Amino acid sequence: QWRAMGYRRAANIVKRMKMPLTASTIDLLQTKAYGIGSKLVTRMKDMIDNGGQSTLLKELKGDPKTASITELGQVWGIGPSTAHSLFQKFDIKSVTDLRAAAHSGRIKLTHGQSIGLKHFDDLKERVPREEVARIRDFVQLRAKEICAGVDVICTGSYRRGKNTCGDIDLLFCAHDFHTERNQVYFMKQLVMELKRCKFLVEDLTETFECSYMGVCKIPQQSNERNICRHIDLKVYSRRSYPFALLYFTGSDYFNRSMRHYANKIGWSLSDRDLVPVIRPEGKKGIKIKIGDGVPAVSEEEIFGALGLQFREPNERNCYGSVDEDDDDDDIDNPIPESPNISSAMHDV
Ligand code: DCP
Ligand code: MG
Ligand code: MN
Repeated sequence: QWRAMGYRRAANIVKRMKMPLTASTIDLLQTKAYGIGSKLVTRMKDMIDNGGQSTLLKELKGDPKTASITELGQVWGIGPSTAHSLFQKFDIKSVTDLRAAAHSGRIKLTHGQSIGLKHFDDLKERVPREEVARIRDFVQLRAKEICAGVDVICTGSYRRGKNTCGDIDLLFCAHDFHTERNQVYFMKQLVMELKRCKFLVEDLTETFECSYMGVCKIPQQSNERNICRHIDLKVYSRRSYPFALLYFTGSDYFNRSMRHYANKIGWSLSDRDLVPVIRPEGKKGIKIKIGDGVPAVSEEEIFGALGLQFREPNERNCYGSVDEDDDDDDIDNPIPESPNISSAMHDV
């Protein structure tokens, strides 16, 4: 996972370079300014020597095990380690094999995985931006009927300006949501209503409180068949909302860098708050809260509290946007100078 991130970051750095990548310029990448590891640079040299094809990739592409694990990993709820054990222990090589094995009872899938499998063909399609907006509007209308003052915002890749999205991420917040009970009550009512109007067709999580995952489609008006989409719904209190907004806007890579930076300067950043902490030396993963959380009413204030320059959502794809649909929309943004996130990123 960490290696994949290093690769993604390197890919984006190369994309932004204002000079052609050749055997001689490639060594620049190993300097501190870019901070790409020597192993990766060696691999890139290999690619140049092979006319753009890496020997390793050629091998991996031809490797049936890699192909199987990649295919199985596309099923919702199946991560790399599950895919690996399905392949290794059960000799399951494809989604077709997985269907057969689940059908015969040879393997037992979780509820979410079986839904992922059932809607595999639909869920692997990316969602066009316009459809994400239509879905948001549909849900917003119902949410406002339940709670007139609710704010509904579409986060994730949509908020970062992507042309197509892997799923629909909706965040809810209203003044009434300060107690957890109110939040849960709102979610239950909303999910119930969305099921009643046949918008939600499947649950991915068996139970839920403030966070719901499911499969949806806009009820069809004509004969056209609407594709099923993965949707995430989350509700937060007004106090946590800016933190949740920042977190669910991502990208995941951007979040990791920001959290990492916060950690380095004595803070702990989550989807709910930003608190000062100390981490006892030698005790990994342990942190002790040493003060109150920073009150923030906007994302800007969270960046400010950390001494970071504010980044618009579309600038948060940085180093992490080698999506299939990547349209190079941010290619003109130069690699920013410190003090900001990018300087922290070199240490990731
Ligand atoms: N997130 C995170 N770490 C994770 C998963 C999610 O920080 N392990 C945050 C950042 C993501 C956001 O939640 O941007 C939404 O998660 P998604 O998986 O929906 O990712 P995106 O919306 O960014 O991309 P996609 O278009 O694939 O949905
Ligand atoms: Mg998403
Ligand atoms: Mn999501």
